[in-house]
Amino acid sequence: KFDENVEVITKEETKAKVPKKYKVILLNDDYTSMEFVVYVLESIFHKTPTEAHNLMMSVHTTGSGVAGVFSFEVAEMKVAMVTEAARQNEYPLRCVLEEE
Ligand code: TYC
Repeated sequence: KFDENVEVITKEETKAKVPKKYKVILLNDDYTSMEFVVYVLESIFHKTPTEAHNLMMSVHTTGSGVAGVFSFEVAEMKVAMVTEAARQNEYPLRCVLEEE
């Protein structure tokens, strides 16, 4: 009788999960201007001009690069912001999410 409203709390339920992190990966293409990529890295990913230039050149040379690592919600928002800025400027610049 006493047990009626007592919930069994399993170990699984009480364990606090470590939130996953997501890499926002910038992809190279042949048409987006270097200046625009630098602008995106400075304005959306808060890179210094030197960091932005070096990362842009690395993406240009290797094909991709990590712009930042964020929670899922923030990473999704960064991807949406890059995609919209590229669309407005008629560049095909793309970035994708990858679980860390
Ligand atoms: N490859 C582009 C050019 O030569 C520059 C570029 C760099 C484009 C990084 C996209 O994510 C990128 N103009």
